[in-house]
Parts: sequence; C-alpha cells; structure tokens
Amino acid sequence: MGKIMVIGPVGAGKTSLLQALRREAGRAVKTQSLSFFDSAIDTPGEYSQLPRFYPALLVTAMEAAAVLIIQDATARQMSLPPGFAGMFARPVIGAATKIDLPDADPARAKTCLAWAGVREPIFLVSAHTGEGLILLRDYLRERGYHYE
Ligand SMILES: Nc1nc2c(ncn2[C@@H]2O[C@H](COP(=O)(O)OP(=O)(O)OP(=O)(O)O)[C@@H](O)[C@H]2O)c(=O)[nH]1
Ligand SMILES: [Mg+2]
Repeated sequence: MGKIMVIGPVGAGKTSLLQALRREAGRAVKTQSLSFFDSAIDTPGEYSQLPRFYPALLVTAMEAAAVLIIQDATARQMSLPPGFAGMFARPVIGAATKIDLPDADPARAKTCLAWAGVREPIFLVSAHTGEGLILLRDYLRERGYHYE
C-alpha cells in the first residue's frame, strides 16, 4: 500500500477531493505547507505553480506511490507547464474536479491535463456532490493505493 500525492494549481480542489475521498465533512481550508496524512500527501497549489518549489515536489513524490494531478473543470486554462507530469518518477493519474458547477467543461479539463502530460486515466469528480468518487476510489483500491 502506498500514499497518493495530490498536486495542482491553487484552489483547484485538492484538499476538498482528499476530504471527500476520506468521507470527511466540512469545507477545506487553504493548504499552507506540504501535509502528510496516513492516506495521502496534500500540497499547496503554489508548489505546482512556482518552479522554485519543484525540487521539493519531486523529492516529496518519492514518498508517494502515485501522483494525482488535479484540474479545476471550470478553469479556462491550465496553470501547469507542458509535460509537467513527466517530471515525476511515479505513476501519474488525473482528475478534473468541480464538475457539479454549471460552467464546468470536462472536455476542456481533460485537454488541459493532457497538455500537462497526464495520460489516462482521468477521472471526472465533484468533491461537493460526490459524483465520480466511486470510480476513483475503485481505481485507487485496485492499485493498492491508500485513500482513506
Ligand atoms: N462546487 C465545487 N467547489 C469545490 C469543489 N472542490 C473544491 N471546491 C471549492 O474550491 C475552493 C478551493 O478548494 P480547496 O480544496 O481548498 O483547493 P486546493 O486545491 O486544496 O487549494 P490550495 O490548498 O490553495 O492549493 C473551495 O472553496 C472549495 O469549496 C467541487 O468539487 N465543487
Ligand atoms: Mg489545499
């Protein structure tokens, strides 16, 4: 069993998704530092958006079994550089979050993730309604990754 490390831009919904996977109630607060849980490693969005933090992300990824890259499905553009996913010496999966919102565009989110180098699988999820979480949990369980 191994942890997943969750990365992606500020406000994309990383902490909310981890809380939803753990079935925790309550709204997420901004992540201020690398946060280690039994099930996962949560990261502040700045670590994915500011290249000076990349070495810290890469070293921390060595503690994880897999990397989960998050894209806000309502975001109009990708805030990660092309090929970002390829930096990690770990399996990378993707999730587009906030698909409950009216301006969510799952196809655009998948394109953004592909631009960042994420190959399938890409999960479409909502931390607020729980949509898509069953498929993501099943995938993580099958691979032997922690999530709760
Ligand atoms: N409607 C909706 N809002 C969401 C969803 N996931 C997260 N949010 C909202 O998006 C905002 C940011 O969520 P966080 O989970 O804190 O985002 P984060 O990626 O952890 O952000 P940082 O810690 O700053 O890197 C919060 O107001 C959440 O309530 C979702 O699936 N649907
Ligand atoms: Mg957070």
